[in-house]
Amino acid sequence: LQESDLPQKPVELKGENMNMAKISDSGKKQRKNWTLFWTVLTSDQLLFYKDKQQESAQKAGSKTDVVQLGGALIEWTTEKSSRKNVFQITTHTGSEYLLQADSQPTANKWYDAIRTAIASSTKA
Ligand code: I3S
Repeated sequence: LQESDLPQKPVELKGENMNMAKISDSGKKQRKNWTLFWTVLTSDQLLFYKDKQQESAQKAGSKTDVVQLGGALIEWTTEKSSRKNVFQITTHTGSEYLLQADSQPTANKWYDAIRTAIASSTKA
């Protein structure tokens, strides 16, 4: 995590309820490894922290994945996992993230909020 990656924008949504698996890193296929993250959405970034404490620590060098939402795509998928309520985010650099929650309302809430963030940060 670089200092410049730390969120500068107001938080839109946060919570410890999304499973994430990164399946491609800039086009390079990754082994799927579902992990529960403390997830934070700002107007143009999605940040995955190991837990809530790590978010407050905001240490440069900590193991946080930052997804830049400008130019990204989001879509529901039933093909990339046997899990329910899975959607995929594809970044403008070709990284692919699967997100999942057992609760459909939770998955819908994140899908809608991320879609809104993508739309507004892509226009800007
Ligand atoms: O797309 P895959 O390969 O069926 O994804 C499964 C694997 O990631 C599996 O891990 P191993 O490759 O270590 O067996 C996970 O345990 C499964 O959860 C993955 O499938 P689902 O359908 O749960 O995304």
